[in-house]
Amino acid sequence: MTHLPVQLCDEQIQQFQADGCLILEKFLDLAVVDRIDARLDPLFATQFETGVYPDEWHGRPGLNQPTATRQMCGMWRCDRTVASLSLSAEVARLNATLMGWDGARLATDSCWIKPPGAPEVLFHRNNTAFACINPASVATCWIALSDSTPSAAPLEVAPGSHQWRCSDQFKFLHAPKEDYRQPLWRAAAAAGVKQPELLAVEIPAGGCVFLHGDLWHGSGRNKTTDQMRRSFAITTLPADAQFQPPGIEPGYIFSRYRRMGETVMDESFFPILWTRSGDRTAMIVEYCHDALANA
Ligand SMILES: O=C(O)CCC(=O)C(=O)O
Repeated sequence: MTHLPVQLCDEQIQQFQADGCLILEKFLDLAVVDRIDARLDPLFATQFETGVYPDEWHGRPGLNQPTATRQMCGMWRCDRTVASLSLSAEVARLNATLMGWDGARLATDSCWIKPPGAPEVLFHRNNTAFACINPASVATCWIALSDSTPSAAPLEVAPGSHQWRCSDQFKFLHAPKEDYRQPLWRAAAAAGVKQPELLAVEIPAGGCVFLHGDLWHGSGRNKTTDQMRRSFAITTLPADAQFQPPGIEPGYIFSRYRRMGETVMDESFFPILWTRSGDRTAMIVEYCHDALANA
């Protein structure tokens, strides 16, 4: 089955600019969804196809509470089937087109599996985790691998909040003790927004939502007893992004990959996936196929 390139119309691009998000009810073919989804449980069982461990890992079945949210980041280096989607030129092209960039490089990929009873994910903005990069500006394509239903902890977004003048601090996102929407209320108050709109992203498996890096988002408790909410997110930077000089901003996981004394972003860790002029980091071809290659 081929993936047809998505043609974004002007209206969709304008909607993304105004809302900071754009939903596509249909994006990935279910065969691709199944192929990626099938890799997640082995990864959480420490079966890393390439032998490389992920950058970040929460929720290990058997060790953590069975209800704990399972999240992993930097998965493309652990598994080449996962990489075939994370490194696809098509997702990068769409992220870049919506953001008005000439090209995109991978920042990170991550999966979010919320079993029945899984707790909330604190509201946050993705750009906050990229403060050590210039520009600290990302776009995320969040893909539903299972139907995202109202009671199974759908992703929640605050449309328009990417334009608020407010600050955010990097925090641990899982199972917050405070109201998981509290950072959103604080940011809205700082921006003078009295009643921020909240949108629950309800999409079928294979649908996606594109998120501007400054958009506030989070998710509630999985209130179902039988629905495992599964999703996969691909986050990109502009192709010409660089590191800030050392010490300027907190580094989180990304500054591990800074070359000493340089601000250049190494393409082995932040590969260029798509540019208007057709650039793509050469090693990708050797490493994996492109799951959306016909696009
Ligand atoms: O899927 C979720 O519940 C949270 C996802 C998220 O915060 C993200 O992809 O940035």
